[in-house]
Amino acid sequence: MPVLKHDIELPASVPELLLEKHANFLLSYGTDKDEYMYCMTEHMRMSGMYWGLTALDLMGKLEQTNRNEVLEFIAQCQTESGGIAASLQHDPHILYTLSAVQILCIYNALDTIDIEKVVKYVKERQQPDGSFTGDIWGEIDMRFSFCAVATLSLLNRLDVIDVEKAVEFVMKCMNFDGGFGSKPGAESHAGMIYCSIGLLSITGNLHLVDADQLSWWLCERQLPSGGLNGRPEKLPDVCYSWWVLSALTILGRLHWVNKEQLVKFVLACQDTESGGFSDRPGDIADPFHTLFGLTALSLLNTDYPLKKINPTYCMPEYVIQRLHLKPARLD
Ligand code: GRG
Ligand code: ZN
Repeated sequence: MPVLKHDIELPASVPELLLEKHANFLLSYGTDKDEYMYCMTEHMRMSGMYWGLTALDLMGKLEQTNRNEVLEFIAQCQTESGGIAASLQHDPHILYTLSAVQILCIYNALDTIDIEKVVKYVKERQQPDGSFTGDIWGEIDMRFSFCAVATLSLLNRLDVIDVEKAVEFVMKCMNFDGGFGSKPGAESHAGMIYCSIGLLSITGNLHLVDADQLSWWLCERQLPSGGLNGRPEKLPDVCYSWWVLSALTILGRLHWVNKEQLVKFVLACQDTESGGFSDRPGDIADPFHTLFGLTALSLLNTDYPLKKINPTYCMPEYVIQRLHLKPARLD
């Protein structure tokens, strides 16, 4: 019986880290507002800006970005409800509210928006079972729990929600394999594990997980190519270098992956012509995978000239220290 191999083969030679090209790729992203991919991603613009600006900051290029233009855009995206939308004339959502607050923290410019209204918007999303809806339409997903807790903690206003209930809901999303899904009973997924471990790290509840069992599940995501997938039998993808490694870092078990092989996989995902990283070698580069290629290299403590990334907030460590935040980590 043939055994299907869900992996890719790395090219024979892997390029060095092309920092200048990645910076130019991100700095020029959106300069042509009629470009096809730029138009097609309008519905997630705020997160796209957060990915690009965080990556540029890690590379020491934040000063080359247009701070005033970004701040004005964010101010215009805050709606009457207090929530922030992905783009002008769009509806607010907790995902884009977090991205906007993250950008404002990086620029040290929280006074750009009405903070009290953001706090009210996030608080209103919490449900009696502790979960959070993404917007007024009622979809519940554990990602939104992370967004709510991360946003409020960045604003130093965690006191307005029932944190104990929020943690209780997250723990209901834990499965027999030690992983977490998007809601109770949903399959374990590395992206959801980042959200749950991130939330438990912010709220000081990491003792609730079996760190060995969960880290075992996480390090089993590494494939022979060196790349990581998001759940069993799936292909490797650079973004899981973030979702998996950040959780392993918080759990104090980053050394459970093979660093050398993973670095090789990440470097192989660079677009050597246009700059940027793609999900896997040979695909089209985008800002999302560019951020997570760089954050992986930052977490892995390579010798590349990248700032340190905070594994809980996915923001530069110096910003988290400036805010005096101390998300928990296991040894
Ligand atoms: C601050 C970094 C940061 C995030 C905010 C939105 C959010 C909080 C976290 C998202 C976590 C998540 C669910 C990530 C997974 C994204 C992804 C690659 C989804 C694709 O999933 P599948 O199952 O793809 O369709 P696979 O890789 O399994 O084929
Ligand atoms: Zn991906």
